[in-house]
Amino acid sequence: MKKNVTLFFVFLLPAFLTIAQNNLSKANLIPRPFKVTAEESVFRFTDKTGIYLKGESPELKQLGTYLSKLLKPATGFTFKVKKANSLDAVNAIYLVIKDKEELGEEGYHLKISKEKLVICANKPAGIFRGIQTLRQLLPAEIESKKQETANWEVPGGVIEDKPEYIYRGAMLDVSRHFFSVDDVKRYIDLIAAYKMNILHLHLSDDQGWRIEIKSWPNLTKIGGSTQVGGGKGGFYTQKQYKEIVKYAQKRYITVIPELDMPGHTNAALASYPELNPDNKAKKLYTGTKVGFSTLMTDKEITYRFIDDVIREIAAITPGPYIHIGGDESHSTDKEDYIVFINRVQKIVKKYNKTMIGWADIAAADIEKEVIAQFWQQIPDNAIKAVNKGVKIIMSPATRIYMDMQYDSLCPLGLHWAGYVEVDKAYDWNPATYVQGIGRTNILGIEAPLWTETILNMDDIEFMVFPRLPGYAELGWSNLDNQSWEEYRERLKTFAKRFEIMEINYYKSPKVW
Ligand code: TNX
Repeated sequence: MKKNVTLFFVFLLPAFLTIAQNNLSKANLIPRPFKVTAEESVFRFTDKTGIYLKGESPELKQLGTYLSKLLKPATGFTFKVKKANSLDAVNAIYLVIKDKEELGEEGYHLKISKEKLVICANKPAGIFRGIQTLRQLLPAEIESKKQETANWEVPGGVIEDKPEYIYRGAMLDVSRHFFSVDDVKRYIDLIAAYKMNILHLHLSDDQGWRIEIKSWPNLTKIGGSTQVGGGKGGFYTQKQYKEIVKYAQKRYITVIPELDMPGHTNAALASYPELNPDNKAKKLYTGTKVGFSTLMTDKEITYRFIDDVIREIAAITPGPYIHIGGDESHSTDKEDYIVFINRVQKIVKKYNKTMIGWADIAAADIEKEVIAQFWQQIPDNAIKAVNKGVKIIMSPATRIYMDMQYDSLCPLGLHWAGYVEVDKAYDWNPATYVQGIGRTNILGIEAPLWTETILNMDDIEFMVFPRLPGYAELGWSNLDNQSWEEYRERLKTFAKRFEIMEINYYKSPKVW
C-alpha cells in the first residue's frame, strides 16, 4: 500500500500534471482566444524543425524570418525558413495565407498536431497575431535572449481566433518627458506581444514639441529643447519618425500621431512669436499644470501653421488617422473653439486623413467620419459625439489611464481619476461601461500613458505592466464569460515571462 502511494507521488502525479499543463484548453493565454479545442497530441520543437511559407503574400518571408529570430536565441535551434507548395512536411511550422474571409484582417487558425504546427490566416497581420499566441504556448523561457533548456513543446489542438474590436491601442506621451527611438521600439514590442494594433504618440504639448516640421524648424529647435522638470527634452527627426512607423508596421501596428491643439500648445507658442497675439514668444514651460495655452483661433497665421504641420505629418504617416487633441482648451472661448475645430477638421480631410480628437471636440460641428476619444469621468462629451453619429475610442481615465497610481503608496503616477489597481483595470466591459455608448458606437479601446511623472523606460514598464495585458484582452476577446478571478489565474503565470523579458512590472498584491 505504502509503496503504491509512493509510486503515485513519485511517478504518476507528475505525469498527470504534465498532461494537464499540456492541455491546449488550459493554456494561459492573454488575450483569451475566441475558441480553443484540445487534442491529445503534442508538437515538439527540435533542431530540425523548419518554418514553411505557403501563400502569395510577399510579407510571408518577413513573418517567417521574424518567427525564426524569435525562437532561435532561447532554443538554440536554427529554424530554416523555406517556401512550400504543400503541407506535407513534418517537424514543420507552417505559415499559410489563403482566402478565408471570415478571419478578416487579423484573425488566424492555429492547428497543432504531432507532425506539424500550422498558423493560417486571411492576411499577414493574422499570421503575426497567431505567432504571439504560439509564443505564449511555449515555456516562458522562450523569451530569453540566451540559450535555455526547457521542454520546447506545445499542446495539440486547434485555436480559432479573431478580435472583437478593430482598434486596440496604447498611447505614449513623449511630450511631458521625451523617450528615445529605442524606448518607443521596446514599447511597440511590448504591446505587440498582446496583439494590440495601434500606437498613439502624443507628440506635442505645453512642455515639448517632439516631431520635426521642416517648414517650422523652431518647433523642435526651441519647443523641443526641454521637458517637465527642465531636462533637455528632445525630438524625432522625420527620418526617425519614419523608422518608428516602419518598425510598428512590421508588427502590424498603426502609428497615430497627435498634435494637440488649440490648447496644450505652449511649446509651439514659445517657438514662434507670430503665433501669439502680442507677437511675443511665450517662455518655455516645464511644469505640469494644464489649460493655460491656446492658439489664436481668429488669425490666418494659425491655420497656415496647422496646414503646414498636418501636411508634413500626413506625408510621413501611412496610417489613416491624425489626432488633433482638442482637450482641455480652457483658455479658448467656446465659440472660438467651435470655429477652430470646424476648420481643423477640413484641413485634416484635405490631406486624406481621418481626424481623431479627445471627445471635447463634440462641442464642434464634427462630421460622422471623425472619431472621438472618451476619457473624462463624466461621459457627456462622448455621448454628444455618439449623438452626432461619431464612433468612440474608449479610454475612460478611471479604468484605463496607465498614469493613474495603482494605490496610494505607488511611487509614480497621478490619481485625479482615482487609483487603478489591476482588478479595477480589467473588470469592466467597454461595450456596457457608459449608458448611451453601445457596442456599435465603439471603434475600440486605448490605454494612454501620460508621462508627467514618468522619466524612463523602467517607469514606463512599471505603470504599463501588469495592466496592459488586461486592456489588450478587453479589446481582443469576447467578454461573455469575463471573470477577474479567472483572468487573475492566467495573469499570475505571466510573472515568469515578465522577469525573463526584464520588464520592470508592478508586483500587485491583487495578483501575486
Ligand atoms: C488629462 S486626458 C490630460 C492630459 C494629462 C492627463 C494626466 C487628456 C485628454 N488630457 O493632458 O496628461 O490628464 O492624467
